[in-house]
Amino acid sequence: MQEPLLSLGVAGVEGGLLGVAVDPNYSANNYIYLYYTYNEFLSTSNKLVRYQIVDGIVNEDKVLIEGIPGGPFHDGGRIQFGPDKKLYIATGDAGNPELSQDLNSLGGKILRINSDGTIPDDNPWKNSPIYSTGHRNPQGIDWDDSGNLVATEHGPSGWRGTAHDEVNVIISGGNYGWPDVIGDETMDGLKNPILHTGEDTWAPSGAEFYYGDKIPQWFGKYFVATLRGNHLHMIDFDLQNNSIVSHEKIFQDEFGRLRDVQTGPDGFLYILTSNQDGRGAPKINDDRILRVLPLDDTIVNNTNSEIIPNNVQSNDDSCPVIHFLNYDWKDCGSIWTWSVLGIPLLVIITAPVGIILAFVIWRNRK
Ligand SMILES: [Ca+2]
Repeated sequence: MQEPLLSLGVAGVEGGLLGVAVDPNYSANNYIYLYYTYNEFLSTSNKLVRYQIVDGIVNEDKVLIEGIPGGPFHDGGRIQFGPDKKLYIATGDAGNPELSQDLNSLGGKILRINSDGTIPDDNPWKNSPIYSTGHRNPQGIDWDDSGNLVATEHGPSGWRGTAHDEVNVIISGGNYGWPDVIGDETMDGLKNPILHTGEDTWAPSGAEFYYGDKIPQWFGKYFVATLRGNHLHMIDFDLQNNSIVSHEKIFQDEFGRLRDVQTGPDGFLYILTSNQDGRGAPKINDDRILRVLPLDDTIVNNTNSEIIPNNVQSNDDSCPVIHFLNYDWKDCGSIWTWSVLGIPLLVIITAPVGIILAFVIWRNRK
């Protein structure tokens, strides 16, 4: 087993090492960025630190922002470079909803900084890293190829209602309403989500616009990794008209809780599971990085990733479902079940069970 490059002392229940970003100019400067939760005296906060990897050694280079409100819950934490080469940071309300509307607090915001920690001149508030306000616990940010920023955030659970997870189109200086409005509620100056989940809970985490070349039918779609929702959500936006063309759940209950989704440099879509976070039901080999392959691609296995073509989806570790001849075949060792719409219609028992059965039948023949 490989040793980690770096180990950090982190804090929080939902907190921890929550975000990682690689510098767009990594090949020249070897910078990576980590967002994590830490304890200081009696308080819990989050910080963003730049590291430099030289000869396989990770060295702390510079703390870019610290003292971002933190706590056991709602630590936000996704970080990503935008097409403008600025670093965007999603922060949570740390369980303190009024922070989200407070321009003097970095909690419940999307922040935007230069990669050296300085504040860009064109931020909406002078000398402030705040880019947008009124967020509860955003954990997914990504841009489409026209430069539109779309973010996910967890909806309420408690005094302000339940579910109503959100997908928001983020503009500079926008106020996304928490805790004053949720779902379709409106108030002057507050923006509504382009999509919310109503009474359904996704617990949306990482998000990604897919522009890889390996799955053409998914090109340009927005993917959301959901935790409680146990699926990958695929959304087709028409952002020019601020609308949703369609959206659907895929891989429902196939891999458990999903933490993040990302396109690799190889053009494939990768999914990170999150079944070991104390809220899931981990299986052997959890947690895993999954790679989605297009139909008819070859299955390849290696030690670091489980590769899941669309036509072979691992249901559990012993019984993969194989889609063949327009039917689902479940391969549980020597028992093959042919089922239509989940109803087993034909069971084929193969060796060694088949041989034993044949022997028993032969011995008992009349
Ligand atoms: Ca909102």
